[in-house]
Amino acid sequence: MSEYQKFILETVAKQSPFVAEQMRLELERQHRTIELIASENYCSEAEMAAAGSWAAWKYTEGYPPKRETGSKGRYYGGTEYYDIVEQYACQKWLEAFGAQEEYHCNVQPSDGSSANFAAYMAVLQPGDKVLSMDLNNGAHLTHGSPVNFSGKLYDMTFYTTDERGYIDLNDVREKALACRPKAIICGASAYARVIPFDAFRKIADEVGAYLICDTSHISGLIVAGDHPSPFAAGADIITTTTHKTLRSERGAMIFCKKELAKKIDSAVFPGSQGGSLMNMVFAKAIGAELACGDAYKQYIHNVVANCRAMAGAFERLGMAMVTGGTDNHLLLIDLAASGADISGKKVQDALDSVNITLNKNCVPNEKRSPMQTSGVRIGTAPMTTRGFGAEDFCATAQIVTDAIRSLAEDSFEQRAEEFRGRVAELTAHCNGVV
Ligand code: DSN
Repeated sequence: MSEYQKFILETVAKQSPFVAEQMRLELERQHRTIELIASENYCSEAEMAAAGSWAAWKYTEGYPPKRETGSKGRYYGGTEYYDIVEQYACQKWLEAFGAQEEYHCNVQPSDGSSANFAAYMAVLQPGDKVLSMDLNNGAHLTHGSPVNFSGKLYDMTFYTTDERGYIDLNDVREKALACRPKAIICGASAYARVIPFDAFRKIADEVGAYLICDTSHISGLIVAGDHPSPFAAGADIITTTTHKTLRSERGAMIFCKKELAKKIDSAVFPGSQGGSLMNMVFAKAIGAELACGDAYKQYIHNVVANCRAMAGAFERLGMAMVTGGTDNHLLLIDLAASGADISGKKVQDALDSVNITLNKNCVPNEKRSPMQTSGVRIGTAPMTTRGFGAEDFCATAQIVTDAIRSLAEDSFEQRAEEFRGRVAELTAHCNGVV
């Protein structure tokens, strides 16, 4: 346990031994677990400290004065340091993405869903036509799912993936020409291949649509040059969370072409949020500094190399992956195609019990419900932060494969202790959780 973690636990325990105890147990769980959830990561102690500080206490509705949108400043007084840090965070994130010239940045969204809500609100009216990826093929709930605001507010059409699981650009273009959407959404939560932003831009231009890219999962790869950039492709609006591959504190951001800046800022506040979480804005400013550094870029190169190594191991072990492999930080195992006709939920629950966390995930042409699924998603970002290298990920692929096969053969319970031991060997020599 780090000195900082000890300090936090002691400070919490002075007021609430109950909460401190749950926090201690959670920290222990994190230490003993191989974390493979592709959307999670561990941020720095500096970001944690800023997020847990007095920077949370101030209401700052509005934007720093002299923002390029002509902002008149904040609603409340006493915000001078918040103004400085918010401006700095925006500039540093634009620098991290190499997008200072043409783009504007808003660091106020609290989370990915509210960032997408504001992004749509800036350029769409309820009832407008929107073309997006089908959820079963890897898109996010906020990309038009009928149970989400996006599916309820907009007239959605969905493009699909081809028989290999790759985005079917012919389908995207045909559907765009047929439905003439006002916006096309690309980006995904469970897609292991490159998102072809240039091709999406071309199709959006052909039909006069806005191009909105949700880069929440791959934004770190974009910063490091390990994935093509939606900024270079000329996307109109780019959203991202900050806590996945960007490895900062929890939150989100929106980037847009400068001509949309006023619309985006108004859609965030007052359009959809009140006083923003300024403690998180302080943490995001630190995250931006880190993302501009070479150490961060090397970390992302390692995340990608580790994911390729793990995919190679799964392939050698005879496991089937959607698209046959990966170009980024995640991969998707298709259980039925791997010879295990069991649900993703069963695999998730069983692996949880031996200290590996991953999540159930739909696969293309999914036959089970989203609560059961026929696949699992695996990501390498968190364990790369903790120092796992290619060998550790290959050993983990072996444990996951053995667990899946034993579940299919009904012998998992007999082997659970063995799996726990193999996980403990791997976590014993990796870093703690910060
Ligand atoms: N929950 C995130 C993920 O797992 O991808 C998306 O919001």
